[in-house]
Amino acid sequence: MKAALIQCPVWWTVDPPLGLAQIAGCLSHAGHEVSVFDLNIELAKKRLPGYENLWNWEQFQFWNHPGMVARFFRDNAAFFEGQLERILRTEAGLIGFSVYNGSQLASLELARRIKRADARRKIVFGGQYLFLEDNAESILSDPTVDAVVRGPGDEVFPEMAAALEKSGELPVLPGTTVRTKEGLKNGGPVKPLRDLDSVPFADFSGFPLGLYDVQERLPIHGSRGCVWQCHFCSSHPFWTGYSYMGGDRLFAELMEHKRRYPCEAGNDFRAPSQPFRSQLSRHHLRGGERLAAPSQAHEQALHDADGRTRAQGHSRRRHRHDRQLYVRLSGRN
Ligand code: B12
Ligand code: SF4
Repeated sequence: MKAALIQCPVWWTVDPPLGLAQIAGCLSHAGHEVSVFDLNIELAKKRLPGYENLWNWEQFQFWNHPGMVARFFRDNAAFFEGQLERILRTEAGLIGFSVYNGSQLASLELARRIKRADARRKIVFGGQYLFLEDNAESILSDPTVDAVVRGPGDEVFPEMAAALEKSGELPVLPGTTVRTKEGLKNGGPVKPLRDLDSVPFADFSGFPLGLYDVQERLPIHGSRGCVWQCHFCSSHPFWTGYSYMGGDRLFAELMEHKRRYPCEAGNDFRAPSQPFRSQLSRHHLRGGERLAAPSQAHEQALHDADGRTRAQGHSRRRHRHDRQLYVRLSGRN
């Protein structure tokens, strides 16, 4: 079916939002027609006077002030009217918003406008904002939102799209809460996603790749969660357990991005594991690729040219399972 995916502010502007790209990949892999609207980057690129700093990381709490967001919509009225028309023109019957702390108010505001224009469109909110029960409940107190996905959307959202296409109604699946004629129905606990190798590649084809700050870079998620549970950490409260991609799978996605997009396939890797390291290294050596980490000191994922693991530095410390690694691949396909 036709689906639209929307990223409202705020998110960063360096590279495309990975959650949205992952959902786009899962939907298109399942045969759905996807239109992507990264409104965050479009607004950031044409920010009006008075809003210059609002995309700075430390300013994200401003996006949690209803008054600020209402004013932002007023000041950008022409932009939002234009986007509303674009979204409606896709004829998407299912409209998904990717929501994190900082984008929930702007997402709600745009969702209301969509519903007012055409109440038949089904609006679903997903993203880590909804992983927290209180947030999911408070979002659903607004009748604009037809359903929330409270965990990974990789499997659930394509299933929702397929059922909606077939029956005209959103199904109540594990990890979702859906507004039905009988009221809100909770589909029960989130189904964990343990096998990241089985997840379709992220799809960046609908994103305005020319607008991001670093155009040769695309993100990949190599893992979710962590085997540790440090009390100060923001990872384990959101992802229970730990799952990772093997090097074969990760390398295949890297190469696919490199083939499809005008980038050097720079990537944020997360949680390199030992099988990951050996598999990735094997590919690099075979393909004549060179792996280099230009910025961060996360050498644990890197190998010497002869394939030996350099397991020093960061890997000796505990904090090794949920860090980002920026790696640039150079060389030819
Ligand atoms: C990587 C990351 C970033 C990167 C993103 C890079 C990129 N290109 O996307 C950067 C560094 C930019 C970033 C920034 C921010 N982040 Co951040 N980030 C993360 C991190 C570590 C991983 C997120 C990720 O990409 N995961 C991989 C993807 C595939 O998973 P995902 O995004 O969760 O998407 C899945 C589901 O959420 C869901 N989903 C997502 N979108 C949608 C849409 C629909 C329709 C559906 C159905 C499902 C769905 O399905 C996806 C696939 O399973 C998490 C913490 C963590 N360990 O998970 C925090 C996290 C998501 N970030 C968070 C926040 C708040 C931010 C900031 C807004 C502010 C801040 N304090 O950091 C800033 C942005 C501010 C700014 N102005 O720049 C919070 C969100 C909290 C919440 N409850 O909403 C988290 C959980 C960290 C935390 N505990 O504070 N972040
Ligand atoms: S080791 Fe790092 S990623 Fe894991 S729980 Fe501790 S701080 Fe978080």
